[in-house]
Amino acid sequence: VGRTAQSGVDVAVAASAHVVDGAGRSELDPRVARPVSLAAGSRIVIESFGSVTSSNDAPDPLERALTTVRDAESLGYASVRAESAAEWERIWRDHDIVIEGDPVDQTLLRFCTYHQRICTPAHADHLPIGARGLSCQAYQGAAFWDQEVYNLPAYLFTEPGLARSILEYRHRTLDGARRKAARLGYAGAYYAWISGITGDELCPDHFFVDVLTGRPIRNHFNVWQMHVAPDVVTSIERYVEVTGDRQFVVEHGAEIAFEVARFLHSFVRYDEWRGRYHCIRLLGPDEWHENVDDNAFTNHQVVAALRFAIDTHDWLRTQEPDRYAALAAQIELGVDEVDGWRRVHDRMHLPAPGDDDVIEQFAGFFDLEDTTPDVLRTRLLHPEEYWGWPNGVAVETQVAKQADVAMLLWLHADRFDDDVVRANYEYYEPRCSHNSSLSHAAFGMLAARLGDVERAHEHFRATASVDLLNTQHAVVGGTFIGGIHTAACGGTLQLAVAGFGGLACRQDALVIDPRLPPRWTSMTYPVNWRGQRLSVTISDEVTVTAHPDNDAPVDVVVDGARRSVAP
Ligand code: IFM
Repeated sequence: VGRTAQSGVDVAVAASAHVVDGAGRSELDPRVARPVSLAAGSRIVIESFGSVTSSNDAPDPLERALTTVRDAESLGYASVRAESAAEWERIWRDHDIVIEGDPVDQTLLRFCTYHQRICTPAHADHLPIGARGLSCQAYQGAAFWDQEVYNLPAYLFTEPGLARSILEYRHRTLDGARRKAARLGYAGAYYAWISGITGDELCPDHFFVDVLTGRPIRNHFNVWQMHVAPDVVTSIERYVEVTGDRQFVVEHGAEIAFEVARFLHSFVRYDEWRGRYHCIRLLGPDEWHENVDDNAFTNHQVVAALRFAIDTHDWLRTQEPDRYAALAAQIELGVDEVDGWRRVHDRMHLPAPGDDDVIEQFAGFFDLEDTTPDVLRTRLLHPEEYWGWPNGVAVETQVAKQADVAMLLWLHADRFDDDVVRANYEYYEPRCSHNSSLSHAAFGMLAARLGDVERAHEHFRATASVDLLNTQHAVVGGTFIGGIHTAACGGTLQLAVAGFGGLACRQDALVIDPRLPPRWTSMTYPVNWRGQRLSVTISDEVTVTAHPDNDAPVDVVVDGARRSVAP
């Protein structure tokens, strides 16, 4: 048993080994090397079982590791292997997206499916999805907004139980978010930018270094990048919309939404002269522009989260009065607090499309130098130079690190028409350096929506191949941030199924509005929606097959026509 130095996690390793030969079975001590004699012409089999268990998995990890090994020994190798194979078969049945016509894309999809699934703690609801998966220590195995916006939606139509358990993790870590809010002088719960087991902020004050001077840079991801809080709430809303699981709201979601609404209410600033609320001094998704005001994505997320909190409040009070009373007492919800949320919701400044349909990324963005990532590359003095705050090459320019307004158009697709989406795609894409692995999926979703499948496919390739083709810089601003980019995996799967496969849910029906890349002659993906399993195949036509064990018909809308698909 060992203990990790920083977080004090116990890690137990147990192993056993046996030699099986003609004379029977004899125990080997796996810790000691000893020769085994092997007569000419004879054959031995060495059977070994091992278990690695941590105190994240069990209160007594050594006991659990030993039991696991003993149980495996008594089952025998063939049975353990068969159990594992059966579990993997189930996982692939629920997730495998099959492409005809492009073996490279097929490989990339399976790579992303595999990594997205293994990085999700399916055995527990108190652990985060590490932003760099299981493959390296960068980002401490902790969660970012990636978890809700990129990974979770990929489970909504496959393993909704996992989506729920990701959100339960956010409920379990509410106290850490409350501590962060209190420490910074806010009310309610402000989720950590980097969130581990307790939910306390793990993001250090100094993240990157100035590679020219060697001095640490004060990045403000930990105190200013506040969109993660409304992101969690809007994900709950999406989860409930797709799964219909209102019980989650009763048990956990309402508490999260109320505490985040409290935080937002305490965060915004009122401009009495204009009669508007503003979000000031923050970072939106584009991390190169710190200390900005009224980031369009953030302001829209704040309003959406407040809307959900207010609706949830009204619903819970009338539909679940006992639970409402208990929760209100537990979190000491004041009678007029909700009026405050309503006020902010109704009077929040919401950056809107201008005459040219383009939405300004944040207040004053259009006054910055209008240039491109290629031009900025020529200004670098060092290849690892950090481009962002306080004086990197991008700071005074309109060049963004990653999708920002594009995130707004992706997550709030229903609020903007195609002209707005097109204008913003055309404006922001050439000004984006895609230096984050989160970026291409968002632009890909917009291109797919516009029917520009060629460009959507370029974004798909870029996001899907980040790790397999190793296209992302592992070291930036002197900081190692390599490993598996799990958000890119989740983004790839969403782009495939929602973007190309056209899968969405509108109230009580599934909508399938596909637009496949030219080389994909067909695509088949599994759907698990509200307990009913389907297989969707898109080629020249759309074929929806319901599993024989389904217990209810599913309504599916294809090309505007609604059909019911019986078991
Ligand atoms: O959450 C992301 C962020 O948007 C860009 N930098 C890396 C983080 C973790 O993937």
